[in-house]
Amino acid sequence: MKRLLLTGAAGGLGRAMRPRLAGMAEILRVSDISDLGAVADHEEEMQCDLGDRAAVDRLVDGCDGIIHLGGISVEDKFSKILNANILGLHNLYEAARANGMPRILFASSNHTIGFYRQDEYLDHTMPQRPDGLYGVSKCFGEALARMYFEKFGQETALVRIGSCMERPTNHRMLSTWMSYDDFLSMIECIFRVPRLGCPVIWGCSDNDSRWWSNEHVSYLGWRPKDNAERFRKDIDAAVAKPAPDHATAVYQGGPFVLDPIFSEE
Ligand code: NAI
Ligand code: 15L
Repeated sequence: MKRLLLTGAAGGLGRAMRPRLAGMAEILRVSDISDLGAVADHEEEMQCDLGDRAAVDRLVDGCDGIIHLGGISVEDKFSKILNANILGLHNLYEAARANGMPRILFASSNHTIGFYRQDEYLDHTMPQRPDGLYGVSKCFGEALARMYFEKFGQETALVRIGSCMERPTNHRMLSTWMSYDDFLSMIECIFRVPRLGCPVIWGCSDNDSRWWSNEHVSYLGWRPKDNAERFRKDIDAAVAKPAPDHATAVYQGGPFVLDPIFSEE
């Protein structure tokens, strides 16, 4: 691929994936509303607010693929979610439509389904059950992407990321964790497969206690290799196990189900 766009490149996941993506394209275009730090030889930077339509048009121009991590990543005031995750996503898809429809990886979230219980095993056909306005914005993103696929053929991987970080840090993440290596191999599969379509893909490693089935996307050839189970002893030793009736132990969305609706003041 000639030019791959990475939005949210200054965020936690963006910073982790940015160096790992070096071999994916001749040029990695990195973008964020925040400072992007030093730019490597194979990179170009474009600072941009996703809510700015004209800026997003310029951002997408010339790109052959998009990894869209940018946006509000936790529960927040609706006005902030509206700008980055709702208007921002509309801007991105309109820019993609005007610029040759590059394949998109949309960083959706397990918070689209956060109100399922942890004793339920889910597949991609089960209805969304968002656990807050952040989760609702990711449901919107999935629906928007689906509409652009049905109407125009725009391909998107709707990756419902569980918890993608260096290592799991609590008992819930023994189920939801996805390693950086597994995310990278997923990205490679998404951009390599001849026909992607617009599938939901559950973003977790091969965890013994995972809650989600990726059987429907076996055609991608993605075989996650990590397993959060190897961290169980450390977590048992370092983190107090929540009471079995506490929301963090009951719902897949964990603490997010307890978030309030944040006031605009
Ligand atoms: P993060 O909050 O660390 O990074 C998000 C980045 O988006 C930030 O650098 C921020 O400056 C940028 N951003 C926010 N508003 C923006 C705007 N209006 N215009 C341009 N950029 C803007 O989040 P993280 O953890 O890196 O997650 C990346 C993506 O993956 C997010 O979309 C998040 O919802 C999704 N995700 C991440 C999970 C994880 O475990 N890290 C789990 C599920 C979903
Ligand atoms: C998310 O959607 C968040 O972006 C991330 O910060 C984590 O909290 C993750 O979900 C999770 O559920 O662990």
